[in-house]
Amino acid sequence: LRLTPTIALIGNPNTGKSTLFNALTGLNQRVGNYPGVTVERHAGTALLDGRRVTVLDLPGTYSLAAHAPDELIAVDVLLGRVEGERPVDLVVAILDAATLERNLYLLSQLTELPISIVVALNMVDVAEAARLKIDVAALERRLGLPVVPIRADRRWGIDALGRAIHSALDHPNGDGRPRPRFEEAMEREVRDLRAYLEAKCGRPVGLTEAFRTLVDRGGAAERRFEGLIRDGFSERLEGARRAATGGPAPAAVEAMTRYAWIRERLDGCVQRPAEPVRTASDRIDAVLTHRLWGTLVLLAVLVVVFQSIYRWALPLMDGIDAGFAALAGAVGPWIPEGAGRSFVVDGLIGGVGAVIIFLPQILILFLFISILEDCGYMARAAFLMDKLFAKVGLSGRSMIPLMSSFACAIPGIMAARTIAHPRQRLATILISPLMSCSARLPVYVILIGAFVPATTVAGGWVGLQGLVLLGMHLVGALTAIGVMAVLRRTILRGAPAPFMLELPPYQWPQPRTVAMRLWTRARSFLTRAGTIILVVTTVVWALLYFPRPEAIHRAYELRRAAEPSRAAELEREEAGAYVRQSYLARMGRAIEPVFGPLGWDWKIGMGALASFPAREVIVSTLGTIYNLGGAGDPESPDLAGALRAERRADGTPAYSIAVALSVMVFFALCAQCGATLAVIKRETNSWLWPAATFAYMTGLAYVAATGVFQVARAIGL
Ligand SMILES: Nc1nc2c(ncn2[C@@H]2O[C@H](COP(=O)(O)OP(=O)(O)OP(=O)(O)O)[C@@H](O)[C@H]2O)c(=O)[nH]1
Ligand SMILES: [Mg+2]
Repeated sequence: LRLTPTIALIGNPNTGKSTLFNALTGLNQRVGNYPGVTVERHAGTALLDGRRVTVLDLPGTYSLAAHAPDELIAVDVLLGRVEGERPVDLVVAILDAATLERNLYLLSQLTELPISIVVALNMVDVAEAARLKIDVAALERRLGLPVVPIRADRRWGIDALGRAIHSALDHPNGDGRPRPRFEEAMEREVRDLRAYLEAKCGRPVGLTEAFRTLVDRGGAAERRFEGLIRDGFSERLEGARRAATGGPAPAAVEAMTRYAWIRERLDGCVQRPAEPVRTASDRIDAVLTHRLWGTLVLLAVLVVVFQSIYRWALPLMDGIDAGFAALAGAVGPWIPEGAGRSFVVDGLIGGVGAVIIFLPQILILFLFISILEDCGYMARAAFLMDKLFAKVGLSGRSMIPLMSSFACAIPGIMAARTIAHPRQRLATILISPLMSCSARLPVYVILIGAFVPATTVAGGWVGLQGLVLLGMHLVGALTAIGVMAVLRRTILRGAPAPFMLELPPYQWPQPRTVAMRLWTRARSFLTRAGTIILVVTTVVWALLYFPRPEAIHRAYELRRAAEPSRAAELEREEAGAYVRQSYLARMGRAIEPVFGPLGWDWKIGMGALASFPAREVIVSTLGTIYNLGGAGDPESPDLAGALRAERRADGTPAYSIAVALSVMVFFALCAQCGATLAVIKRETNSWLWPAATFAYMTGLAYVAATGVFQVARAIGL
């Protein structure tokens, strides 16, 4: 029996590992044009030159001296340190041909492992554009390794790569290939340290593991052995470090030795243009990363995005809305009158359906996000933001997780794995949920649609509604900056990590990448609607529908008999009477004083409470309330119309712009997402941090919403 060999894709961030993984396996791992897209290990199967292999896609890393949690995942797989897993049989080292010198740093470390290597020279088109000429045959000889030029995004060269992998599996090249040589003292100390570690731990220790222990002061390897050995380990290690270099830091010696080796390898293999080429990317960057022009462009991009969400989505929404109304009309009569029909029509179609209407908006937002990511703009925006926000202690590494959180906090929080500094990472995780995610969109859109006039500003170019939508997204971001300023004085004291964000080349967005993003988003949105939102909405519906006292029914029967001409009106009144005495209304009125300062009545209050598992539930709750209560405006039967038509007992409008703003600010800042809290628990491995996030965000939301309502009311909104 022959086991399926395992091959691992290893390389610097953003070199096309996931693109290659997809090309090899036919799977759809997420790719994106910025470093740090993959933060987990993903496995797939591929048929290479007729041979089945298991392929691992891994997070990118610049060096085996890893610090950040995502890099450690890659290094642990490589060094065979993953519990219950066979070590990999072969490494495919993916090098970005355009930045070969820097990419060879990791390869120089890989050559020291006893594993076969095949080099995939990716992005040959980018290298060509920069007029770099790489002599592949010469490079192959110099490295003593098979080198296959490929273009992963076009699937060009994949077959040749498959053949090279197949043959390297049959003829391992782990021994005797060229590798950097360190000073004799250093090599000796590494060997001795390895023997010492093996004796102390009673297990084999790789040369690379010993090397990392020696060189990386305070690194992962040192910490692991420290925990295993304790007695005298630190002194032994310090002694080895001194003896290894006789003065200079081992890390500096490593870097010098490796770069010298790299220059030797590349000498004569790569022809550079006499004058450095100023590529289109450089020219665009001169504008887009400029402090003033870049910021203006970013603002313009944001305005366009939020305008479009409004302009394009409305017709689509109306269509879906009409579709659901028709569905309710068609299905209703087939179900016997009573709880069953009400559940289907008011709870499912009127409640969950009210959330699903927002699929177009969310997809439009994602269309923009994925285009901006894939063309390379997102990394520039992160770079620009970093310059502005470095002052509050947010480092460049935090910007990508924070910007991803505008789509959804969950991948954003996971992207914080790219941050090496533990407290910096924690701070990023704590503020990520403040970024306005796509689940807040339905709340904003309904309230803005109902209460913000559809006028334009700036000479008719910019719609007020889109502008308010943009404003709501800024509320969260600005609050995050404030929270960060506080964290900096507490848990983050003295931390700022050095900034290192690579700017990827610009490219045309890949239709496949964009389509995949939209598809995965649509799927997860509909899954949410069909699971957690459905469950909570069902509970809300039941609390609203019951009890059904016979007395109400009898009273209205008598009135209908007395005034047959008002039958329809009385029907609606009766529905309202049921809702007013429902369990939900009683609970809502009991806690109404809590929401008084925010300007909310019991309906919004209960809606907000029901939304703690998932924030979209406010929409389904209000939808169910207005469907069941028979309220609403016959002229505009949608939810926004119902909100506008809602009256207090004295006949005045129940909601105003002040109430709408207070609700929106509350939803912008509150931690209403069970899934996010669960991910924070998983990523921090402690219940403390999800609890802290929940407490601070909810408190902040309550205070801010109260403030906004009181001020807005005072100025007469
Ligand atoms: N021009 C060009 N672009 C490529 C090529 N291969 C991949 N790309 C693009 O490079 C970008 C990064 O690709 P990914 O596959 O996400 O890179 P990765 O190495 O998995 O990145 P991380 O997971 O962040 O480490 C994407 O925009 C790809 O479309 C190539 O051969 N040429
Ligand atoms: Mg990747």
